[in-house]
Amino acid sequence: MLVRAWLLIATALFVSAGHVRGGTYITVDYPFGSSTRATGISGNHIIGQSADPNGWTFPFLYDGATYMVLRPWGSSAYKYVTGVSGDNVVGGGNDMRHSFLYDGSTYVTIDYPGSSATTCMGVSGNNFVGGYFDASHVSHGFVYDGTDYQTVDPPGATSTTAKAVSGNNVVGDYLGDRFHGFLYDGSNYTTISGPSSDAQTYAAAVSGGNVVGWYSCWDYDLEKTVVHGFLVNGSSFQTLDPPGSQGTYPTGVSGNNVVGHYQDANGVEHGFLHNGSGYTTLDFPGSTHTEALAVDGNSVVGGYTDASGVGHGFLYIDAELTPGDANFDGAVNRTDAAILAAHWLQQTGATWLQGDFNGDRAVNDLDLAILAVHWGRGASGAAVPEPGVLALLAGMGLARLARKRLTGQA
Ligand SMILES: [Ca+2]
Ligand SMILES: [Ca+2]
Repeated sequence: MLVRAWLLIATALFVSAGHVRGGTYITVDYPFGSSTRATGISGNHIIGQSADPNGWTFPFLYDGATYMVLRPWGSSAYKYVTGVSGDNVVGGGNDMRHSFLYDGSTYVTIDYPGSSATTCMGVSGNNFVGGYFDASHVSHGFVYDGTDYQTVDPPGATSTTAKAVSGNNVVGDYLGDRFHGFLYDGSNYTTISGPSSDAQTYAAAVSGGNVVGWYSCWDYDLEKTVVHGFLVNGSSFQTLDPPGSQGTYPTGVSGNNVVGHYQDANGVEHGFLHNGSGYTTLDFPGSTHTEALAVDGNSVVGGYTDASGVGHGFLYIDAELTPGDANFDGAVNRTDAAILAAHWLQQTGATWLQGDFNGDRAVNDLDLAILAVHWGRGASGAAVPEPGVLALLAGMGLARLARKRLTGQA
């Protein structure tokens, strides 16, 4: 029954929202999960992994309204998701032999032809990238456009993995004389190397021409190997180290927004957001450990550990959320009304993403009133709901209340 329950649309997601310095933190926990991490975001689609109380991990997708477990071909062997772009989600299994694409309706195998193992690491539109082992167990990068597979091996590489893609720009790293990052634009390779001759360099993410990753090198002051973040665009190489960092790992980039995590002098992990000019430390309120993993626009996802040692996913919006905007797309409209309706009169465990806008974990007329007051915000259309929305609310016996709130009638 438990397994069956996971396959159903989730109805009990625990979320709490906190407003900090103009940003908003929301917990993202898959229901029935004992530990959750959010690992990717595209628009209002969030992907991540959760574990059941028995320790079995499974990937999930939040599609802007509901949660679902990703269970390719009914198999529980697929444990993680690595990328999301629109409706497309990619991931794989612990044995790394096969990867999958979920396109919003069906599952598709992503296996480099003739490979002994394929790991899809990233997606952008209909371009998919990753790494595969050939019959001789040599590792190569690949890009797949939905029709053809192409090997991605920079000159001099003895082992390559493609990690991320943005449009036609593919990034990853390869082993030559040492580890280097690379950018492949579909015809030319550019090597990315840290600024010292001993640097081992790894690329992690790309957005347009912005490439982020990290490099390790010996620090003569600290007398140890230290990891620094980087942001590369063309010939510009910028080291990224949040103040106090003794190890920086950028993992996501969207436009000029770079996110990742860093270790302070006490070994505590913090998330960070670099917006092109300054750093914001991302520590989920009350957490002992926070790591940001991915960013899309001003929406950041990651994981944190609470004071009890339990792992949670989180969503951080680098702005004040509009009350009533359940799916955080900036507009308060019928989509949000439908989400609220779907969870109408839920008594416990409700979250912002389910229509609990006042944080009392219940969805009721208090939340409807908030939705009504902010109706039409962020939208170009009229602030009066269409008849369809009124019909939706009428199904809950709410039309009269909503009409009063929305039109200001007494
Ligand atoms: Ca919305
Ligand atoms: Ca509420």
